[in-house]
Amino acid sequence: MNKSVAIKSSVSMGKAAPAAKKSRFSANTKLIIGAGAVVVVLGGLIIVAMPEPGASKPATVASRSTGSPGTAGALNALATKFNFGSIPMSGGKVTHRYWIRNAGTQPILIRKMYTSCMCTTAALVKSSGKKFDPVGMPGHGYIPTMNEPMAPNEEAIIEVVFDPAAHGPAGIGPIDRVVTIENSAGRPLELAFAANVTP
Ligand SMILES: [Cu+2]
Repeated sequence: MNKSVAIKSSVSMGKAAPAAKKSRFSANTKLIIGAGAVVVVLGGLIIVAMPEPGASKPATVASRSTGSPGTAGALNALATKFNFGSIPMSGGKVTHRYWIRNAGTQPILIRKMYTSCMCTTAALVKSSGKKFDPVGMPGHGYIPTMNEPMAPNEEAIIEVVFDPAAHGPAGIGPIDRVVTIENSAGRPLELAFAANVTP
């Protein structure tokens, strides 16, 4: 047995030079095939990431890559901060939609939502399309206990409306407001926005 192994191995050694050439060639081929596969995979990702033609609904949290993520336990916001920029007092109310998501593995209850000022309202919009009544500042209207469940991976929108005329001329200048979402997953999630109200 030992002898036959030795013979086989000497046969292989005899063919070593051409084998090396051949293997270098196949390595190059593999590289080219590999590069082709990467292009195909990247192309696939780009196609997947592109919005459907004519799709009017906003992109989902998962497919959007901008913004600084915020978190309160398992309740996440794609971005917790927004700036309206300069908005005229006479221009009417402005709206911003924050995306929130249950990033955990257990259901979360949205217990209560409220805003930091009477010029600002916030409404929960579920992925089903169900929109809850907007809530405002505690003491300026009723803040209901919601106990609204969000399943793991479920996304929702917090639709925030700011009225730049709510404070009259006294409200002209830079403003900062916060929407607080009390939930069963941890500390409250806070969504903030800024604006500069002009006359
Ligand atoms: Cu206000």
